[in-house]
Order: sequence, then C-alpha cells, then structure tokens
Amino acid sequence: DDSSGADASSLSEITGIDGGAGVMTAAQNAIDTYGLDLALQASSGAAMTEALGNAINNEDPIVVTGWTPHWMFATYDLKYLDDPEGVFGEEESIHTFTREGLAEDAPEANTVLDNFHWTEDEMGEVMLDIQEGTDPEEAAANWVESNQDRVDEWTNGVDQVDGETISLAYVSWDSEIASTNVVKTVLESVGYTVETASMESAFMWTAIAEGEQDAMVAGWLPLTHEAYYEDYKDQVVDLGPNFEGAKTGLVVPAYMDIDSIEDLK
Ligand code: PBE
Repeated sequence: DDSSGADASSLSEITGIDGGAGVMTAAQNAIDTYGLDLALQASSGAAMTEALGNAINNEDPIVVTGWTPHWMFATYDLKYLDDPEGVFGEEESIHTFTREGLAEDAPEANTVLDNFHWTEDEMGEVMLDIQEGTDPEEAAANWVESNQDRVDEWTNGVDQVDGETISLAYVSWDSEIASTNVVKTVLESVGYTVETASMESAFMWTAIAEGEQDAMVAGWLPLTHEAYYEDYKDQVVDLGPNFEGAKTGLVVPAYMDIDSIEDLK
C-alpha cells in the first residue's frame, strides 16, 4: 500500500511556527479542545515551510499551522482541516496599526498607510517572487513598478515629503514580509526614509503601543491577535483592514487521508 506514508495515525506532532504567533495559541487550543495526542512543535515560518516541502517530497504525513494569504497554497496541493469546533475562528482581516500621534506627526505617511489595501492575488505575486529567491525589497520594488495604478490609489493626494523617517515593525511571516516591504517602497516613493524592523509578535505590538515604532501592517483580527489587541487597543490607532479574507488553521498535504481536525484523534 503506497498510501501508508500519508496515514495521519503515524503523526506525533503539529509542525508550528514562532511561539508568539496567534495561530500557535489556536493550535494549542485545538489540541486541548479536540483531545489530540500531538505535540505542538514551535519553530519559525521558514522552518515550517521547509519541513512541509520535505514531507511533500517524500509523501510523508505532516500537519502544519497554516494561514492564507500564503504562497504555500500556490506551490503545493494542500487542504485546511475542517474545524467543527471553530477553534481557529472565522475569516480574519489584517489591520494596519500606528502609534498614537502619527497622523499629526506624519500626515502623508498616515494617509498612505490608511489607503493601503490589497488582495490575495496581489500579495501572492510578491510572496511568490520572494519565495523564488528574489530579495524582498527588490520583489516589492518590482511589484510597485508594475502595479503603478494600484499604488496611485494609495498615494492619491499625498504630497512629497523631504526624507523624514518612518519605522515599520513586522514579524518575519511570509505574508508580512511581503506587505511590509511593499508599504516601505510606497512610502519611499513619496519621499520618506523607511526603516523596517523584524521582531517577535509581542514586541511588534508593544513597540507600536509605546511609540517606539511608527506603524505595522500585520495585525490579525478578530481572533489571531485578539490577546495583543485586548492588551494594547487603547494605546494604538487602528487604521482598519489592509487585507480581507485571511484565514488560519491546520493544513495538510492533499494526499493525506483525513479531512477534519477530529480525524487527528
Ligand atoms: N500568522 C501570519 C500570524 C499572523 C500572520 C497567521 C502566522 C499569527 O498567527 O499570529
């Protein structure tokens, strides 16, 4: 039987990402709620996708903490496991947050950040380019150059500035590497000097709340970053969604013999 390698019963762990990610909290909730005899293995987004690629090469069973938007759905044949208990929530939106006072201190940047909004296909182009080996800043610059109409919507009515600095915090998740670099490129095109800083999830939220960083485009709501949002919502400014239709969950290769988180029991 050559399908035995895809047998979920031989799984001992969920291949996770960084411990501060909301999808990790949800995955632990799934283990508890469904009574799964699986360990949640923390690593990083890059290590998770590497493990996924290796498993797929061998048609081995694997279950990962996944999310959309992500290039892995374009590269591999994957499926989300059904979540009848709703542990991973419903559809999510990715929100842009700034520190308090940015609208007064840097109104042009604030307008660009407020206008920034894109689709799964658009983000997907940048993500795939990076995945195929292009440097993130270069992939963002290429995308901006070939999507000038879209970028014009975000910079409409924005005056050029004279090199003022804007800092953007992000976490090195593939989706956020793409969005943060695109926003950086667009802010540079209106004259800002943009510094990006990659950090853990919790630090990203505190850096905005404490005004150490100006903005981030990586706030997943309502569920994924709920705990961070509850802690900091009075100290940050929510500019609303920059992406709608995001999702998190447990993801497996399509060749696996299961369809629901319940089948992991
Ligand atoms: N993610 C990607 C993040 C938000 C962006 C789903 C891995 C998280 O779980 O916190």
